[in-house]
Amino acid sequence: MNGDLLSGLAPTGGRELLAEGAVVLRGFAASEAAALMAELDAILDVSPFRRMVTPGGYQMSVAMTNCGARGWVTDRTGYRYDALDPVSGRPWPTMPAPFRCLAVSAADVAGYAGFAPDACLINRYEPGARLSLHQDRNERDLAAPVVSVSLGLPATFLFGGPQRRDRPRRVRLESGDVVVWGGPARLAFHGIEPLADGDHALTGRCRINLTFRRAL
Ligand code: MD6
Ligand code: FE
Repeated sequence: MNGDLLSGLAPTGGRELLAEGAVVLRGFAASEAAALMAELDAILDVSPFRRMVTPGGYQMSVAMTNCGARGWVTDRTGYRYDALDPVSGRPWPTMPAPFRCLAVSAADVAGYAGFAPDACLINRYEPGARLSLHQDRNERDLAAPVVSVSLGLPATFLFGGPQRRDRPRRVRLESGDVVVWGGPARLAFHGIEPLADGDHALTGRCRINLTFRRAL
């Protein structure tokens, strides 16, 4: 922990337990937020945001891209992790060290030591964009947690149970909040309510979410 404090990665807020295995680290990424956004600019030069199509034929309201050895993609044939960006035809941009360090450090603090993310999905929500209730289950190793970093405009995160019908809790996520999610909560249904309009000093008129995973 001392090393984290000295390198400026100290958590600035409290922690809130969402369920066994799932925790919100309030403000954990706040001091790094501007540095993360600068890294994002370089990623977008190579692999820009795009709105993907679901297997059912709907275009998602959330725009997405990835960095790391693997990227999450969806098209008419299904959901999967792919080493290549289908838009650029090239490998996804490398996961920047500040991204990886933040994710590993947040996982560690939440009780998941040794997290080794190989995929970072980057989501952009503009006003009205939403993510309907889903489970994250495309990863091969469900023993590894997911680390989710919120930047920019606030959003209402829906956090349910293992069944789609379980009534979700509503949790407001602010810029700099980090959710770490694994163990008994790994397959909980969750989503994001339609984003409210606003303007944020860091991102402008949108919310950016980084989700780190071990895909392979
Ligand atoms: C989002 N997050 O916050 C969408 N999945 O924009 C997710 O879908 C998510 O935050 C798994 C674990 C944490 C998450
Ligand atoms: Fe998810």
